[in-house]
Amino acid sequence: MVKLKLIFSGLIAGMALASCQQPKPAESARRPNIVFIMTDDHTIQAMSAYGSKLIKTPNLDRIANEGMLFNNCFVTNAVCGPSRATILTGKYSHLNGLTDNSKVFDSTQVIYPQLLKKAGYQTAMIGKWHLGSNPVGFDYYSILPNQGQYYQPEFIENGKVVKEKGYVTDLITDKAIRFLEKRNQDQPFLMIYQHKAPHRNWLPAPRHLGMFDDKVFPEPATLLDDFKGRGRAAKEQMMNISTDMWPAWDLKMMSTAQLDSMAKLPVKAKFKDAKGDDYKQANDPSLDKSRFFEVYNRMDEQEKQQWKKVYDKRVAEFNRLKPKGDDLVRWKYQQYMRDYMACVVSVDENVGRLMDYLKKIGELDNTIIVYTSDQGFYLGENGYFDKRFMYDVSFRTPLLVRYPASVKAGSISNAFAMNLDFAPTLLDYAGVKIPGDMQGVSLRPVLDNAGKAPENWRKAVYYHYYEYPSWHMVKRHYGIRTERYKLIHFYNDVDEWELYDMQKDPQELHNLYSNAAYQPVINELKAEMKKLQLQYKDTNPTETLSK
Ligand code: SGN
Ligand code: CA
Repeated sequence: MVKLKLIFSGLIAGMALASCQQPKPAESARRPNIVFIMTDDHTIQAMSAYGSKLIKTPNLDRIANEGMLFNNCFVTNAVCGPSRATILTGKYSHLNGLTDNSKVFDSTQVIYPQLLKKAGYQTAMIGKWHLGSNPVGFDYYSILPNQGQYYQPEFIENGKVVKEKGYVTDLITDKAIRFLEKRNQDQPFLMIYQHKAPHRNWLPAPRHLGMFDDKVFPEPATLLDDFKGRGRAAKEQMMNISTDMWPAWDLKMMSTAQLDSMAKLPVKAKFKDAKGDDYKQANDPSLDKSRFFEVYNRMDEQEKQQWKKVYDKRVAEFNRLKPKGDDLVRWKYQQYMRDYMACVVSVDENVGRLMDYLKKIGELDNTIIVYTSDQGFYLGENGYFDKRFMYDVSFRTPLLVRYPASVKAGSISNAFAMNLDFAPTLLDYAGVKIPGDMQGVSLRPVLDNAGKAPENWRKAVYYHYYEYPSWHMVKRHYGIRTERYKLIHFYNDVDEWELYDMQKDPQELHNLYSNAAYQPVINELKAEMKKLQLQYKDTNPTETLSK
């Protein structure tokens, strides 16, 4: 075993060598493999397993039909890096340090993959990582730098930058399958497989370009929300389809003739920004065309020809219709859905491909498959895109788990789950001790019991979002959600409370905070929130960050 470990320390090439050796030892054969699948910004409204009216996702539905679907899984902080850091450490943002996307993850911290590796698992991290520092604790990693690119993306593979040809979702899956092919079959594996899709700016695979052009997507009831009676945070954000989507970057409203003439400009004019993820870009539409050109220009000539057929038609349609006011919002929403959903299709297809591969090698049923997203996402509800808010659309995230040895096929759980629980759950199934300072709990009692939560299960979830001022300008807030109510405090450059009755007002449109009849409810929620803040060590929530 020690000898084997030495051979495999970080070297994929070495894996092929040992894979044809002795049969699996009985002990490790009993431990399940783990495939942790996470997409970026894939929300339940775009999954047919959750009843989506917008799209069919047959391969993801397969995980739900053969496993468990969680209706109430929430995140601690609805933005990318923070969600990822919470998942890896099992801790809230104020303890793992990654309160927002601009921070760099302190990789000296204990993360669950390291514990699995120590316990004899072979570990791999493939795809979007987005934590600033490179992964530590993996036998193999191939990550996208920062947000990553859709077309011809670069990867950092065990420390080395490599540029690949193709579409990001396909390439991440190719890498995942290659890892599995070469793995050491004497060890169980943990493979973290994380997609960029369907993140903004929603660039579909060339083969999916235009696939939804004849579809009219049903609009959410609140697409034209006027924010009447809502607080400053809901009104002052910058994630409105009407005003904050960029014509070229988001809506692809730039003809290929224009793009091709841009190719002839001097480099400085073509690539104006080059500021990475600096949020000040969000308010500078003068960068729109150059940013868009940059991603378009990553396609090869053949791909550009496919692009031309689809998007020149879109520009022409816009010029013909000249939509204005509400019609313009509706028109933008349709284009947004066309592109977002085509990205979702690439995820669905590729997850199916990976599952077929697991089946082919006889590992499907011995593998815990988790499917989730880093948070929920707005698909036009309240007229928004993006996430960040503690409102359910972004606070809730999909969670599907397939593991036939313990999880009943087709089961549904309403238990309160959190992304904080993923690390403890996976350690638990692997038979590894859960560190005492992890703040989540193992979901195993729920998973092993057809979705039913034990008596003493959590009755409330706690949330804290920090990234302000930043992209989309969602104000800092923290809050508590119970089955019935949600209480939120927006702070920093505002001091506003909101209370929602989730049963009577699931869309969270009527703030009841100043309604005297709810004072007893508010008092109870505040007391309960205090307890959670104590438990999670977030006792001074408005002071966590000094800036
Ligand atoms: C980018 C996007 C934002 C998005 C953040 C965070 N802007 O900055 O719309 O909110 O990522 O997303 S873009 O113009 O570059 O597309 S996260 O998923 O990484 O948290
Ligand atoms: Ca995200």
